[in-house]
Order: sequence, then C-alpha cells, then structure tokens
Amino acid sequence: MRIENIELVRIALPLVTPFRTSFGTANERVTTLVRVSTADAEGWAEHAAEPDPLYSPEFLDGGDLVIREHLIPRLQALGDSLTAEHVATALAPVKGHQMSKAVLETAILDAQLKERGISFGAHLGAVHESVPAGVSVGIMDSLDELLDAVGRYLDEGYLRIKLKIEPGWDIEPVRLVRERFGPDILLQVDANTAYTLADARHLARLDPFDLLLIEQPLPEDDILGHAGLARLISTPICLDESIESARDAAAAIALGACSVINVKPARVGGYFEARRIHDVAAANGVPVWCGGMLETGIGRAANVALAALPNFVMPGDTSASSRYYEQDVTAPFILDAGRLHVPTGPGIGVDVLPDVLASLTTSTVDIRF
Ligand code: OSB
Ligand code: MG
Repeated sequence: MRIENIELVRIALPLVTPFRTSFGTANERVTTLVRVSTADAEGWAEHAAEPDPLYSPEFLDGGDLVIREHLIPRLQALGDSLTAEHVATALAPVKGHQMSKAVLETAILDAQLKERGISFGAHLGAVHESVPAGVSVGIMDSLDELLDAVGRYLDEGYLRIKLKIEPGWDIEPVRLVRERFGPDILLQVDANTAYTLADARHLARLDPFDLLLIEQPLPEDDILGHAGLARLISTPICLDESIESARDAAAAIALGACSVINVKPARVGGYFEARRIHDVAAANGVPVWCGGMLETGIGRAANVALAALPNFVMPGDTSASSRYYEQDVTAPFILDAGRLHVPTGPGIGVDVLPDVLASLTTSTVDIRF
C-alpha cells in the first residue's frame, strides 16, 4: 500500500456529563485522530490515551511525539510493501506505546479495507449483526445522583451496568443499586487498580450482590495478587490494565489471576492482538467483553465490530454516542433494544463529519510519507 500522508488531528469534545473514576475526572474527551491518505482511500483511527498518564503510562502529547519521531519513520522504511499486517512487527523494536502503535495500525487497516471494500467486522470475523451494550457509570457526588443515573440508563435500554468504585464508594453504591433495581440486572464494578490484596476482606463484602465481575481491583503489575484475591472472594475477577498482550492474557489465565478479560484493542496494540486475546481466552474457556475509552464514533465503530466476534459473550462498554457526546464526529451510534448495530460499510464503516471535525480541531500535524 502506498501512503501519501498521515495527518494527526487533535480534537477536544465536551462530555455530556463528567466521568469520574478512581484515578481522576474527565470533563471532555481529548484525543488525536490519525488520518492515513492513499491515492484511493482515507483511513481513520483514534488515539485511546488521555491527556494525563493516569490510566496507563501513555498520554496524548507523548503519543504524538512517539508517533512522529519513532513509529512513523519505521513505517516509512517499509516503503510500498507496507500493509496493516506488517505494522506490529515493524514497530516491535519500540518498547511499549501500545496505544500509539494501535492508532497507526488501525488507521492503516481502515485505509486498506476501504481500498478493498471489506468491513472491519467481516475482516476480523464478526458473527453478529449487533452487539449488546453496557454502560460504565462514573463515581458521583451522592448516592441519589447515582441511582438516578442508573435508572435513566436502564430506561434507555442498557443491558448491563458497570459501577466505577474506589475505597469509600464501593459496598454502599452496589448494595443500593442492587436493592433498587433488583436481582435481574447485570451488574459489575471497576476499581481501576484502587485496592491492594490487604483489602480482600473488604472486597469480599461485595460477594452477596451477585456481580458479574470485579474489574482490575489491584495494581496492573500485581498478577499474583489477583490470583490470591480470586481465592478469597467469590466475585469473578476481570483484568483490564494488566493485560497488554495475548501473552499477558495467557499468563494471567494460567496463574488464575482472572476468569474474564476486558479487551481494549488500543491497550494491547491493535485489533489483531485483540483478536489473539479473544482466541487465547476462548481456548481456555474464558469469556471476554469489549472495553472502551470514551471513544468517538471513529474508535467506537471498530470496537463494535470486534465485539461481534464469537467469544465476546458479555455486554461491553460499547455505549451509544449519546452517553458521551451531544455531537459526535460521526453519525451517532444509537441504542436499538439495548444493542448497537455493527457497521457493514468498508473499513470502520462510518464517515467523519467534516464540519464537526473542523469545529472541534485544536491543532493538526501533516506528515508527508
Ligand atoms: O477502566 O474501563 C476503564 C474510561 C476511560 C479509561 C478507563 C476506563 C474507562 C471506562 C469507560 O470505564 C468505558 C467507556 O464507556 O468507554
Ligand atoms: Mg476498566
């Protein structure tokens, strides 16, 4: 494939409501979009990192720098033989920076699939036309506010609720949501590394509430801690931050550190590695679901395609655009009986709205290839 240029487009979109986790509060989504232009196609992808390195070591300004100084030159060195399938190998000498690698691989894959008229879903092996949508509910100022928010999401049709938790906002919110909305709603929690193994007895107090899982209770490098915790609580453990590759997934499963995996393509370096995690988990009887990073329609489109693979058996954090944004940069993803439709058009299957993009753009960098 012959790439003509790669543009980095920094945008900032206001969130409809602040999103608070154990590591911080976001009022807007700031991201770098990558546009890959060939003679016949334009590929798009979205950087998953946040402005600050609080969820993972990656952060947006660092990502832009690594992309320009370290990653793009390695792709340029491949010349016209470059395809999406070559990207990970070409970038492997650069340690880490999965999200920056992922955004390049994904934009190149989008351009390539558009040239060939194939959708992400078809290319990745999707087996469903729509996927069940969950919603990730942030930490709130009060329990009343939380119950209102959960009630509204359930009314909208979301099929699973995930509550963000942290010490001081855990047992009580879960108890109240369970009491108010009953035993039948699918409910899970996400701690974003806010606890230690010494909190095991406290976390065991979540056991009576029949949660689907607890996501990433302990620090990302504490695989043995998660394995220990799994023996002390009955809520299944799901890993997010800890899993940066299919090898990580295989190790975590083998060590008994998780019985569910949250697959975020960006966190693991792209959709091909995400699919390998899906396959490793499936081979071990471990269910997976698709996580999110508050993506715009660009990142969401590809995530929804991935979530249609057969071992994505639990609802993902693939919510409708309206959960995040009043005005998305693509046509909005809309909830249909609690599900999102998998795009069927070439590549990611959604178009960027040029006027909206222009109004949200704060800077651009154009790199001739
Ligand atoms: O841990 O899953 C997480 C958002 C930003 C960073 C980390 C996480 C999240 C979410 C939101 O939970 C998922 C979404 O709706 O995109
Ligand atoms: Mg998480």
